[in-house]
Amino acid sequence: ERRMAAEGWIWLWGWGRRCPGRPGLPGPGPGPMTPLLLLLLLGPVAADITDGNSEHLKREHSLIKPYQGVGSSSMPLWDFQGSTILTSQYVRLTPDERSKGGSIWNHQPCFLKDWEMHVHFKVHGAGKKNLHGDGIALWYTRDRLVSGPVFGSKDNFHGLAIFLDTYPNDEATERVFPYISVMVNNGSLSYDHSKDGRWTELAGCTADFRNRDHDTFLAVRYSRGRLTVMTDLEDKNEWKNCIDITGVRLPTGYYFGASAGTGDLSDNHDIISMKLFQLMVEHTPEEENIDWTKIEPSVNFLKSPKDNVDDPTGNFRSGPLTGWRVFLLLLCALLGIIVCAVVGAVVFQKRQERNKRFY
Ligand SMILES: *[C@@H]1O[C@H](CO)[C@@H](O)[C@H](O)[C@H]1NC(C)=O
Ligand SMILES: [Ca+2]
Repeated sequence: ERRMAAEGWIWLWGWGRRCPGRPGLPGPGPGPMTPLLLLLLLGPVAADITDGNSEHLKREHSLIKPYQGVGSSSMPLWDFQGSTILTSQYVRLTPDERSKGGSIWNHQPCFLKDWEMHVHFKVHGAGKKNLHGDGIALWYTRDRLVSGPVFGSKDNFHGLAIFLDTYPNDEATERVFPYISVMVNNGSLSYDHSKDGRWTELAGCTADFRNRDHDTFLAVRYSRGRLTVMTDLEDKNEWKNCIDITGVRLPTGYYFGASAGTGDLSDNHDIISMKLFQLMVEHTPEEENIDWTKIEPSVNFLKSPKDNVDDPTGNFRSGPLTGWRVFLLLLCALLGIIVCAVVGAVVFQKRQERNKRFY
């Protein structure tokens, strides 16, 4: 049957291609010494939750070429507004023109507790270095299709936002742009555009995704309070870690969407596809019993949001071994070697002196 064949194709090529030999998002890339160091010093690593056969593409939450059911009135899958235009090859949220804003939103709320979204996108334009903007926002929010100042969408939103910010509005920033950041909001917080959302950012990374000749991808995984963002921007078919935080609480029943905005500076902001996969994850009976639609979006940070903090609910025992932690461990090892060398040298010298005295 044709539909089955198409699904098989997506399975083998569209999605599998991004994750050869292994589904979903890998952990942060381990070096050759990492497993040993982990075993010796940090205890067992939390195992990957999913395996390849238990992930499923959810067509009702995915935006895939040809864009059937997009913007149609009879059986809408996705709705769009503002400057958004639909072509056979991409959904253009904004053209490379000033003061535009557009968005595209899934028509159905998502009731999956654990999911992974793969976004194929393209940001490109005529603007030279730092003369382009503003970027794309990916959303999982309570409200949909409301235009506003946050990358073309409304502020004081309820839910999750991932910002793909191409322009540093804050001239004093030390961050290198384009910059990807995440924000969780219960409606009380406002995104400060002039500071690139600095005060409300949970975590972020620099990502060179603009004006690339090849395809650019981003993946967002949300499962058991853990939020992971990965990028594939180097045409190497590899996910690269960008954000990995725990303690994130999001309800079910929100909407996926994408929006973009331009101001004095502009770019084409295109979405080629958004593919949502269900992650098959077991939950405890207590977790199953609560009404997930009533959860208030929040983040349980005990320390600085920048650190990877163990989830207080105990879902994740050990955080990933970040580059910084590896660096510290190596530094300790190096210090140990230096101390040994110094002690050895002193002992050797003492012995030489003693030898001199004896003879
Ligand atoms: C919303 O978030 C703010 C700040 O993060 C917090 O102070 C407030 O209590 C939250 N409101 C609700 C209803 O959870
Ligand atoms: Ca910005």
